[in-house]
Amino acid sequence: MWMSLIYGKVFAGTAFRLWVLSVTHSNPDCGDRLSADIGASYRRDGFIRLRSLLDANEVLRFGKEITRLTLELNTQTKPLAERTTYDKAFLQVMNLWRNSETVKRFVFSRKLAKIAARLMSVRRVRIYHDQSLYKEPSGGMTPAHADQYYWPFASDQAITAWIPLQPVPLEMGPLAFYRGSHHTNFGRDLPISDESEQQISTAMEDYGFDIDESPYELGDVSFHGGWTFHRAGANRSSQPRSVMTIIYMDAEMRIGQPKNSMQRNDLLHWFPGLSPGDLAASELNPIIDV
Ligand SMILES: O=C(O)CCC(=O)C(=O)O
Repeated sequence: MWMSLIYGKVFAGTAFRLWVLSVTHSNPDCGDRLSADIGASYRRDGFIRLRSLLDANEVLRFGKEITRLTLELNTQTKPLAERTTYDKAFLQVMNLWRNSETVKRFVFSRKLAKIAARLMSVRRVRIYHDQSLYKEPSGGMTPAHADQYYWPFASDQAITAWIPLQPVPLEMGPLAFYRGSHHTNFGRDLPISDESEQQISTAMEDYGFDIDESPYELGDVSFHGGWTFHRAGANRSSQPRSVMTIIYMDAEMRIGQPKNSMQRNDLLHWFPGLSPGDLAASELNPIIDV
């Protein structure tokens, strides 16, 4: 399929539209809805949902391995009732690609990386890190927040692919986005907490950023930017909500001066041996060839 892609020096506008049309034409998995100008939509809304982007059976196959590893490697020992709001939201394991060749094939998917690059209008992307988010049955809500609060980046060119490993109906806590909220500076200093949920949800309503919440089917993938506010409801079902996320950054990203202790921590973890001003390119941050 990728052989039919239209390469060009300019990745926005017409070239991108043509590329999307070419994907739609040649890959039945992508569905007709990809024929819209998803780049413009992403820039306007700060997120995009791509329905039936991945083959459902493939997602199930990779998902089995991701979920197995998540349960094996997570270090949470407290019962739900004794945890903080943040820890009730999900079990969380990072960089599973380093634990399994199968997961590595999934995380290094050229198809997903190519879309991430096109949405950000950059030539190539690197992996920042992956992150499995397993919301247990009766797991709590994910409070409203913006991811870039946590990231020591010198620019905004970062994006997360959110990939459910089973369908996510409303009762299981699908990711929900405040449309256009990346255009405001409000709340960018708030870590995930009860306070961020309260302050951000109130502010979003005041500013008129409506929330976009809808179920995900298997094969659906959403992409959201680092400053797009989002949240997820509690898992009110008796089934776990297993999700894989992949965070990409511009391959030319530089490390920024950390603005808080979370960013200092991320710098140490995901950019070992590097400092502010360096190219964000440790051995943990490979370029995905697209
Ligand atoms: O899966 C969730 O509940 C939250 C995910 C999230 O905040 C993210 O991927 O940035």
